[in-house]
Amino acid sequence: VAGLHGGRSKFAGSRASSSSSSSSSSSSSSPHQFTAVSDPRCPPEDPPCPEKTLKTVMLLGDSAVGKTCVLVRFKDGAFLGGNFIATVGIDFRNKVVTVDNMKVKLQIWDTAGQERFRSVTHAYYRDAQALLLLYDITRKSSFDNIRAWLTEIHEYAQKDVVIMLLGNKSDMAAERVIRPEEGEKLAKEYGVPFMETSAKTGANVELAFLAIAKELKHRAARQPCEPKFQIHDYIESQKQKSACCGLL
Ligand SMILES: Nc1nc2c(ncn2[C@@H]2O[C@H](COP(=O)(O)OP(=O)(O)OP(=O)(O)O)[C@@H](O)[C@H]2O)c(=O)[nH]1
Ligand SMILES: [Mg+2]
Repeated sequence: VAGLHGGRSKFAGSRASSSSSSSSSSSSSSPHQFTAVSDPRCPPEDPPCPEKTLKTVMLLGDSAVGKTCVLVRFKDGAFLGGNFIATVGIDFRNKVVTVDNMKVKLQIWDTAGQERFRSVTHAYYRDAQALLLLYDITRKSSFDNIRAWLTEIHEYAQKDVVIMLLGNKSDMAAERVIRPEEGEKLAKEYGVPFMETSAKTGANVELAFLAIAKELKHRAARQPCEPKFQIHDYIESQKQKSACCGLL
């Protein structure tokens, strides 16, 4: 694939231990150190029980759609411009977010989009509680491949995995080839929430992860009589808020 620099992960070396804000923490050790098991002895309000509040999120999509950049934007608030370095295999970062006054630790797995790493990433699907599936609004092939990604997801992921479709690089208006309505339509067909993001400007990046965190937290803590958290409604209300306040 043109423009790829395989062989080194962006998180390798100096990027591995970047600083974090007071509300977040990071780690670059193996994802196998953590397991997202529910422990019925541990109530959700109880912060010292990490398993209960650890949520695993996986980034998927073709190579170069911006998965690593979206993660770095969310984790460090920065944009990785310059030379594109393709992710090798799989990497991960942790970030603690606050959802309804409760701390939720997101363990975010950044997968390689290149075909040759597919068998490595398949092994991780089953442990993911949520999947952010990205395409690049300036590259039609990455959008056309979303159906194939969804087929893979249905084959390898948990049946109740939370999926969100993201059209990334929304800042590149002049190069756009996929209209927002097309993303919206595809997402509707599969019954998943959708938004456009930009790792460059940061538009909707935090919202995407927070919506996922809220959905996972509500699922884990919901009492049978409580109404279900409506992720679609939440996203729409938050998008409107950002638009009205000029934050997009
Ligand atoms: N303008 C713009 N460029 C972006 C954005 N997100 C990523 N890029 C650029 O797109 C290229 C690919 O970004 P990556 O995040 O490395 O892509 P990836 O999906 O992780 O690719 P793989 O690791 O190979 O799967 C880089 O040159 C980024 O600088 C964005 O929102 N806007
Ligand atoms: Mg990458």
